[in-house]
This record gives sequence, C-alpha cells and structure tokens, in this order.
Amino acid sequence: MSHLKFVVVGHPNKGKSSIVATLTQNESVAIGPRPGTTTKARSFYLKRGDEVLYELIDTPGFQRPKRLLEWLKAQGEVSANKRPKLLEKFVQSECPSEIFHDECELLRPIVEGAAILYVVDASKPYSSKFEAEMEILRYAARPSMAILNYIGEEDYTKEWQAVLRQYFSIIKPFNPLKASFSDHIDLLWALKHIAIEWNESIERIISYLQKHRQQQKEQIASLISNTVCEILSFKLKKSYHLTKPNEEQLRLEFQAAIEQKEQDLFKEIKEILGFRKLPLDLDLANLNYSLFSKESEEIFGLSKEKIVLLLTLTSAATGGAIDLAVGGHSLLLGTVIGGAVGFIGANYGYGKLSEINFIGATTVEVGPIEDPNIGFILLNRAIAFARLLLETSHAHREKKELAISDESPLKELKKFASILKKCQKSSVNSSDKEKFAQLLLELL
Ligand SMILES: Nc1nc2c(ncn2[C@@H]2O[C@H](COP(=O)(O)OP(=O)(O)OP(=O)(O)O)[C@@H](O)[C@H]2O)c(=O)[nH]1
Ligand SMILES: [Mg+2]
Repeated sequence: MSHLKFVVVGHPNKGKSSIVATLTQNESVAIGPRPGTTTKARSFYLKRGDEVLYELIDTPGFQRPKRLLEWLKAQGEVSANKRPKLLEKFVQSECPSEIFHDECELLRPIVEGAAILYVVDASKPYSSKFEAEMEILRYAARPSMAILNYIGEEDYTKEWQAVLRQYFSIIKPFNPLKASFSDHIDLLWALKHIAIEWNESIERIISYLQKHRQQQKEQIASLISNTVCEILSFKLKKSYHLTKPNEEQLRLEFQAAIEQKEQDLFKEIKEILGFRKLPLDLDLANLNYSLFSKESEEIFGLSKEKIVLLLTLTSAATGGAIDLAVGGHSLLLGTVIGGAVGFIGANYGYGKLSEINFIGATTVEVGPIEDPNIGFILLNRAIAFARLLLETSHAHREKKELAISDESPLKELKKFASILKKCQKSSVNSSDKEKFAQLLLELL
C-alpha cells in the first residue's frame, strides 16, 4: 500500500508550514513571519529508515479563492457527485496559471488524492473571506480535518467551531510552536478517524513514533552517563621540554578540555533529536555560565552539606543513622558527620579541581577532577538541556528561549553519588554503567 498523504492548506501565514515542520519533525521546513513564505507545494516525509510513514505537503495559502469559486460556479449547475471532477477539470485546464498560481499549487495534490488538513488561526476572529476556501475544499470530497492554530493570545474557538462544523467533521486545536511530543500523538489519534481505511496505518505510525521516542531517550541517557563518567576520570597529559608549564595555565587547559566535552555532548543531544540549526538561548537556561563557575555550582550543584552526606553514605563505614538524615532530617547532619565536613570540604568547590603531577622531567598530568560536586553539576546541566529539547517542536526558528525549573531533577542521589564516585576512580563496570543510564532515563 502506498503511504498516507496529507496536504496542509489554508490562508497565507496561518502556520501551515509550522504544522508540517512539527508533524514531520523536520526543522528545514521554511517558516516566516510574512505571508507568502511558501510559494510552491513541497513534500516532507516522516520516515522509518527508508520507509515513508506519511507525507505532508506544504502549500502556499489561497490567494484568490473567491475568483476560483466563481470559476467553478461558472461551469454551470453540477450535481454533487460531479464536483470532485470539476476541481480536476480546473487543475487540468487552468494550471499552471498566473492568476491562480497558488491555488494550482495547493489543489494539485488534493485532486491527486491527498487528505486535507485545513489550518485556521483561532486567535483571530472568523471572517467571511474564509468561506470561499472552505467551499472549494468541499468540492474535493477528500478526507479532511480542520486544525485550530493559535498564533496570538486571544481565543475565538467557539466562533470558528460554529463555522468549521459546517465543513469538517473533525476539528482539532493544535499549536505547532508549543506542541509537545504527546500533542503530536494526540493529533494523530484524531487523524485516525479521518478515514476508516487508514485506522490501522495510523495506529502503526503512532506505535512506531512512541518506540522511536523511547529509543531517543535511551540514546540520550546512555550518552550523558558515558560522557559524565568519562569526564570524571579524564586526565590531561602533556609533555614539555626543559621549562615546566605554568600550573594555572595547565588548570585552564584542563578545564577547557572538559568544557569542550560538555559542549560536544550538548551537540550530540541536539543531533539525536533532529535539531541541527536551532539557535538556543543558553543564557536563559543558565547554561551559558561556564561549567566551573560559581554560578553554575549554585544553580546546578548540590549544597556542601548534601555532598558531604552523600560521600559519607557511599563509603561503607557509615550506619543507618545517616540514612535517616538523607530523608530530610538535616539536624542530624551536624552531629553524625560533623567531622567529615572539614575533611571533604577541603576538596570541595571551585579551585579544587585536580592534582597536577609532574612525572619525571618531561611529562605532566592534570586530573582527574577532585571536586565531588562537578559530577552532579554536569548531570543536572545535561538533563536540563535534554529535557528542554525534548519539549521543543521542530517549528522553532528563532532563538529558543530556554527556561529551566530551579528544582534539581536528580533524585536517588545516593545511587548517583556511588556511581559518580566509581567514575572518578575509573572503577565502573558495565553493570554500573547500565544502572547509571537507567537512572538517567527515568529523569527524561
Ligand atoms: N506564537 C505562535 N506563532 C506561530 C504559530 N504558528 C505559526 N506561527 C508564526 O506565524 C508565522 C507564519 O507561520 P508559517 O508556518 O510560516 O505560516 P504559513 O501558513 O506556512 O505561511 P505562508 O507560507 O506564508 O502561507 C511564523 O512567524 C510563525 O512562527 C503558533 O502556534 N504560535
Ligand atoms: Mg508556509
């Protein structure tokens, strides 16, 4: 069976291309603030490997619907069963056309058999100028659905529904810029009812998309866990000749190498989710602060007390009393592990990054990181980044404003702490790694 085809039509500048981008998860669809961005019909595909699951045809908006309707009516009285043929006749006899250029572009896929997704902006009032468009689409007698987009703040849903119900049996609100993955799935569930013969195909597509999403999350979780673990055990080795390198310089080089690894991680997460071009405003997400800055530590790190507690807990010597403390009874902290604070505190915080070891007369080794908070900071930053992108639609073109919640997403701190500690000591085994990725997956 050939794949499902949907043509996205409507007035200019109502979010047609944005809908195509979101539903095909494709950031290369041209979207623009001015009417007339799309000038030609163009197909975009949702694929599983090489197999096309569905095709969405982006089209220019109607330019002269009233004149086209007049043309159709001027062909004389036709019975309802002949109307689809009349539309075909228009495409065959009048297209290509200078006056009806945009109508030709959008009607061709319809007469060739695509189902119709008619997009309106329900944040603006209905006006009779839309009537001719809907009348023309009715001539096509194709399976169809109306989509209510909301470009502005106001809400004219009721007014629109009263009109759209006269033409479409399925009407679905869908805001392509805000749409999450589950909104995409919801829209597909609604599309299931567009034609009985498509039920099965659409269910299959939904189940594929859900599986694929889960795989993307698994990939991201294992990427984050591997990268964080690798960073924690990373050593910078350098050879030198005669003059010993400056220690501060070495530290900076070491930090820069780690920061680069974090940036590469972010880039890979973007790629997994199909965002290569999307500019991100990392300032808003506080991710622009350097990984090693005081700010980053405050936003993404754990408090000194928590770190001390966790480190004490993950060493075998401690008893159940501290388990209680982790449940929030911070009063216990001072009494139970007071002594440890001084010791671990010496290794905690900015400036306590790593040892610098001069080996022989020509080699120096920097690292691994000593500050136990860096692992948590890295994890919180990477999760914040991944979560934001997981909620971003492929219709975004401008700088995406990232906002993150203050709440650290890391739960199960004890388990994370024990794995991070092993990473730092380069003693993780494959089951630790699996556990690590699994813990992260639950947070995505
Ligand atoms: N705030 C907001 N803006 C939207 C939404 N959908 C579209 N836009 C904006 O509206 C403008 C037009 O979007 P397009 O998707 O290019 O609209 P179109 O219908 O394809 O336009 P033409 O190709 O010119 O007919 C763009 O600036 C979009 O960013 C939405 O859901 N919310
Ligand atoms: Mg467009």
